[in-house]
Amino acid sequence: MPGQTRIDRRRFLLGGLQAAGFFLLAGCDNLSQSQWFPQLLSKTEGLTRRAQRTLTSKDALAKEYPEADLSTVFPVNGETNPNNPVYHTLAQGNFADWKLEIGGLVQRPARFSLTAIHAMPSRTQITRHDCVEGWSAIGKWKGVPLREFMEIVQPLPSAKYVVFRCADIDDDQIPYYESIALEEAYHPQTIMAYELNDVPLDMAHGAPLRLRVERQLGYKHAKYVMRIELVESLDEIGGGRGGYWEDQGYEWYAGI
Ligand SMILES: Nc1nc2c(c(=O)[nH]1)N[C@H]1C(S)=C(S)[C@@H](COP(=O)(O)O)O[C@H]1N2
Ligand SMILES: [Mo]
Repeated sequence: MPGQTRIDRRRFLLGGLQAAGFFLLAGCDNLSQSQWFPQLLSKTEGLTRRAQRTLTSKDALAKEYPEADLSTVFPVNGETNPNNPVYHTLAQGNFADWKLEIGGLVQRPARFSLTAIHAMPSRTQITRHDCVEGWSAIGKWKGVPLREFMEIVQPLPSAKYVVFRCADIDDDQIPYYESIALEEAYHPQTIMAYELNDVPLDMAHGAPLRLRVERQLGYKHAKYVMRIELVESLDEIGGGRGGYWEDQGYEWYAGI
């Protein structure tokens, strides 16, 4: 889709400027400005070059690391304990009654239990997670390639984006959500992960299932995914910019 790529790149380049402005105005929760602002500037410059490379090579793989490089502690960030009674009831039952729903513009909507997901083909990858708040960590993720789910539900020709609906809702009652291009769902490193460093995901890291989309920044990696929806346009979803943070000024294509 060359037309699509051009538009995304233009949007991305503009978005970089907007995001820098957002950081200046809004600041950031936990880190002092002096700590993260210089990093953000250099990151934004680098992003422009790297995004061009990523976008011109749609199958390029994010770097994978040996076990020796694993971070001793993989930090947690953002939500760590979703403020949602339905989620907590499911968590108390060890997610035995939890199901991932996939719907929207698909031929065959489906629901997947955790047991069913564990029985599907899996991929394990050791990658670096980069958060715009100024930290990175290397972790080993195991999960089911999103492609496997797409082959079961069969997106309709009109489907262009994959939206991830999460269990957490912020203090203003805004739910966390994210989206990626349908093309990115077929990338081999785009997985729905259920293990971090050889153990089941804990609640803070997004139990029972989270997205890993390794060529993009941390906020794209939706935790607590409850439902996946295939859509034609992001205009009517959430705040209309494709994600919780995007609605507050972050770029939608968060290429590393
Ligand atoms: N549902 C949900 N997903 C989320 C977030 C969140 O607050 N809620 N935070 C994002 C951000 S900014 C980052 S850096 C990573 C952090 O993942 P971790 O807690 O496993 O380190 O999750 C991302 N996914
Ligand atoms: Mo982040």
